[in-house]
Amino acid sequence: MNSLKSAVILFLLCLATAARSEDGSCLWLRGEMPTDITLQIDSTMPDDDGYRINGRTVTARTQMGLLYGRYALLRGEQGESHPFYRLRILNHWDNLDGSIERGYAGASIFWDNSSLDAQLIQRYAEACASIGINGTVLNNVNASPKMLTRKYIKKVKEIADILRPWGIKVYLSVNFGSPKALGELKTADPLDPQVRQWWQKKAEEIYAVIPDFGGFLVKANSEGQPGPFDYGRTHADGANMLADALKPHGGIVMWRSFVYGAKHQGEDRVKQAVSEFAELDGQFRDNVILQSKNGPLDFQPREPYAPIFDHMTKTAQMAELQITQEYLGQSKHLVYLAPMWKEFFSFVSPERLVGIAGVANIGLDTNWCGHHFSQANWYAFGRLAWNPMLSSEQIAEEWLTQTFGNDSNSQLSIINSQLLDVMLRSREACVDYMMPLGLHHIFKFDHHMGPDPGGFKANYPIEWCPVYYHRANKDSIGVDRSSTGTGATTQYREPYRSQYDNIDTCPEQYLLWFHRVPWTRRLSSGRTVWEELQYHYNRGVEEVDSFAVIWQEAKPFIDKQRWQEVEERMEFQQKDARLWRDVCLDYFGSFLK
Ligand code: GCW
Repeated sequence: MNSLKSAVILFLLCLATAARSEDGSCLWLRGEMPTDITLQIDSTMPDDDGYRINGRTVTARTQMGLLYGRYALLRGEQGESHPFYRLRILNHWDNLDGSIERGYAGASIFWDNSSLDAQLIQRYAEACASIGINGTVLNNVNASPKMLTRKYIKKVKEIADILRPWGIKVYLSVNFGSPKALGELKTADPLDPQVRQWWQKKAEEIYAVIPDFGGFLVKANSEGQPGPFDYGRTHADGANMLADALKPHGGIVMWRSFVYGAKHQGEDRVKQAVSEFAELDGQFRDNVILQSKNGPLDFQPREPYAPIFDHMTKTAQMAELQITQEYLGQSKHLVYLAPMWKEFFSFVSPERLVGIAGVANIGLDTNWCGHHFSQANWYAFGRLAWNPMLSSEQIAEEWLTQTFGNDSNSQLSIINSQLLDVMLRSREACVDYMMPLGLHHIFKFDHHMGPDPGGFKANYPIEWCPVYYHRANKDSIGVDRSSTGTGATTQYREPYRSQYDNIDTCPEQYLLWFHRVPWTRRLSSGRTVWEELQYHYNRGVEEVDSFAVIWQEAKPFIDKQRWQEVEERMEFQQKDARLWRDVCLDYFGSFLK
């Protein structure tokens, strides 16, 4: 009875928060919650936060289940649903000074020097809870050691207290070198007893104020971050040390496999994660989860799946997806990412993973994500973490109806179905106008916005230079990653290994990723590689132009401000797509003159 009472209180709290969202900024939660909902607890239901909806009655085993069920009712669900993953976590790359690495929607909602905006964080929590997100890493994986000082732990506790009623656990990214960097010890060697003790004490300090703290996320020996290699130790030594410190409190370690340029420097960058981690499979504690990006390089508009997922058969694994559009137009382009994530799941079965992490696209902007349609990516991430079997189409449909309305106005539903079409085509359009046929990483340096296929800087690591990723000359283009080239194809399981290895069977969408191909080679269309590149770049531009036409047609049905804000970005996207096409075709074409 008690739990039912608190569920009702939580429910009323939700209504109050939802009411604050009428300025339109609270995303998909604009719909009116029916007032005659019955909530009931049923302890015989499966042991998770799932729910059953029958008419207006929501039944669940837990209070969180009731909360999730209520939002499911709002989006029109009926029947029973259970979370596929236990870990559905956002990763914020937020720095303590309030800036956000790869953030395109304003400053951090968590960090700066002023006091916390509790109301804002509560609205964030509601939006997350409404799609089932149940964890959040509050700071950048390039973590400041200061995160673990008393001052910041106190702030984390305040945030955790606000998020808790929404079923959201907090986690922290930690800097592996913290004990040394904070000047408390002379070393951060994971096998040093004093270091181990330092981390145990730190865990105790955190759990004393946040008893349900989730655990640590770690980027180690990657892009200049400290790690166990600094002391001649392995990733397993490092991860296990932290796991041991967290274990008595029920915490986990999410250890990232995004590494290059350290132990296997000089090797093809896309191979290095497997080279570094495969031999450690079986050596990690049971509260360590290896967290890997969906592709082997770095969140490109299209990558083949990361073969590390095939190699770690004894280690728990999570996928890291990037919601923030670092390489996909940075909240200036309309690109709906669910099709890209579903593509990943078509290679890596959801069952192989214990959870999903999404690099957040959330900031202080009134619309949270910079581009109104970027909200759909936050939404889609949550929905897929709850149920990776949902289709991109269903998720987009839900989001559109909740965001732009679902009244019986038939004109609106026609517009919504056109917008649905735009969303579903948008990722392929982006691949076409940025880097078709398996091209990758030809972005401008550092900020990654816009094309720079000829980019080369002698004082930069070669893996940061665009020319390293296509190696075009007057005869050919692409990187030979076959078994007779860098050997990246040999890291794949069959049938992909053979398929990708052979230039005749390699899917054309990965052609220049895995193979070095003469410009004159004919592809399945009958066009040469050079003609095919031109075809894709032009098609991408045409697609965006057609999106812009549909957006014009939508004008009468969308509120003025939102229409205008999307329109401005759409115009930018049209220009940027042309820029991509023109710069890339000029550059690659110059080899053929
Ligand atoms: O490629 C890089 C991004 C970095 C990011 C890194 C990572 C947080 O450009 O900004 O750092 O990936 O995922 O660690």
